[in-house]
Amino acid sequence: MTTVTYSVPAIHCGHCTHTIEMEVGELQGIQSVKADQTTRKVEITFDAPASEDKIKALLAEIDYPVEGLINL
Ligand SMILES: [Cu+2]
Repeated sequence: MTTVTYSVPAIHCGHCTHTIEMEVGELQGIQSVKADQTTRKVEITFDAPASEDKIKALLAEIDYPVEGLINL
């Protein structure tokens, strides 16, 4: 199991966090998604078949591109 925290500057309100949690949560292998509208960070815990590449691709697709990895 892997946990990553991404910086997603496009988050600006509760609707954004809800959309991210719903969309990312639908990927296979995702264990949990927590998006924070104050810090504009998204913490995701996942197992295969989910991967960082797939998560980042999805976030870019729904217009919440990842700007950076906060920690590992
Ligand atoms: Cu919003």
